[in-house]
Amino acid sequence: MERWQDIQQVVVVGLGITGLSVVNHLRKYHPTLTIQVMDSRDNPPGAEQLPQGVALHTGSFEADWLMQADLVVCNPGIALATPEIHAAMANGVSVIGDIELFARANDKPVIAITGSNGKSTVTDLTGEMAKAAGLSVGVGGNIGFPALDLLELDADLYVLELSSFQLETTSSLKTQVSTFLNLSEDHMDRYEGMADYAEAKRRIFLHAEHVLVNRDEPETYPTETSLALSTFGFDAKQFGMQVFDGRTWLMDGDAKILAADKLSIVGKHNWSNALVACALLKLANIDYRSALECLKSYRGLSHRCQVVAEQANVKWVNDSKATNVASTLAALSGLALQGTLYLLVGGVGKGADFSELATPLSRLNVQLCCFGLDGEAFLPLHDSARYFASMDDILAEITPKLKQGDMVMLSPACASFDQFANFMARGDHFTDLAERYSAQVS
Ligand code: UMA
Ligand code: ADP
Repeated sequence: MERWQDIQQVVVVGLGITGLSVVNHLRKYHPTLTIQVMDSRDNPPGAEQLPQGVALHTGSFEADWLMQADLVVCNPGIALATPEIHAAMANGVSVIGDIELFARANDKPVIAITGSNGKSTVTDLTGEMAKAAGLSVGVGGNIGFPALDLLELDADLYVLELSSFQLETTSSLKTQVSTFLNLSEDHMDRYEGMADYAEAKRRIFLHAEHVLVNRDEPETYPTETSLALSTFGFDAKQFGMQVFDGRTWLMDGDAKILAADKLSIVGKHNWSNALVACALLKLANIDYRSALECLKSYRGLSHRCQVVAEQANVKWVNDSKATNVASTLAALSGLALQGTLYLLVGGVGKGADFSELATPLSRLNVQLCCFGLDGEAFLPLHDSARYFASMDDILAEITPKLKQGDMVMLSPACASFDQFANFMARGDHFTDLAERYSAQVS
């Protein structure tokens, strides 16, 4: 690892909230450095907040800057295989990410969470429960609040959601507990295949005191076998589940934690998320039992299977965060429905294979409404499938047909970048449409 005293020139690649947090951190803790920022977008988000004295190059990546840098800090949204970055690395330039900078500056306990689905829910819930147990907690990372900004909180504990992209550029993050929740196909536009993607995620275990893995998914286990390992799952071992008198309980070994029907969040995947939060806290020596009221009342994050409008017994559900096939499968598996499901799918498919959705769709009374860049790829999945240019067109068309017991759900199995800034903007737009069109249903 390079020493700060040997570094004079740092290039920050990609602005956005990550790039800004990196610049602010470097300016505060390493004020003598020369900082240059580049972003391939013409008008990158955050440019107006860049402090004076920081050079900004937009519209492309400036290869000369990269070659001359002592250190490059890369935004997770930019692939290391990008030719200019790759060339700099081949030339011996050290390329790290914001989480590596966090790791080098932090000396407080960290709980780190990765996986294909459920990261944000587990991260947020773990943070909420740790607060309820009396700690000052910083919650951030891929969840939308840059890790470096958290350091300013000087909290007792940091709970970090980490994407595979962030882990690729992280090598010295010490954690009290690291978990790899599950693995399913995602980001195949950035990886050679699933093995490559899983390997990036397993980097979360590099310097972990305890690891927590999913008993049902061998890919979540570390390759290093000497680590202190705990497991979770739906069966009755370690952190698990058991049925007593017809009720499923979340279990910590032989001890009952909570009956699953006491949770406010719905769906079996959320039982698992709740169990993982308790397990993470226990492994971090935090008394999760003092936070069970918080667990019971936790209602989940926005944009995840969230009912955003209800009118005449028709529900509009925003699951915009379902940006891959597995998360849409999870949303469909937990569904109880009397009428027709109008399911909105499409956006940027990231090279995914959508065929796994065909079987659950065949079991549902569904009208498949496809939209966006890769929307047409969903058309073979169901006889009802129709293509629309936008969500606006879909809502305008289906609203007059809606009947009691129907549901309109956005669970797109795709990223949003073709039509929206991010999944939050997509979910907000759906919510606006739901509010507007639900008023027309009687
Ligand atoms: N981009 C360029 N050129 C650049 C910089 C960015 O084309 O020079 C494009 C890339 O397609 C990139 C996209 O812009 O993917 C997003 O960049 P951004 O500026 O919006 O990035 P940030 O705002 O810093 O957000 C990043 C994470 N984004 C990505 O990893 C793509 C956010 O995760 C994260 O919350 C934030 O840092 C704080 O840590 C978002 C995400 O979609 C939610 N993550 C992926 C996921 O969850 O599936 C991994
Ligand atoms: P992430 O941050 O990993 O994208 P979120 O907690 O935001 O995960 O949930 C995204 C979507 O994934 C949710 O809308 C839900 O449909 C699905 N999901 C949540 N938890 C799980 C889980 N444990 N297993 C599978 N799918 C899940």
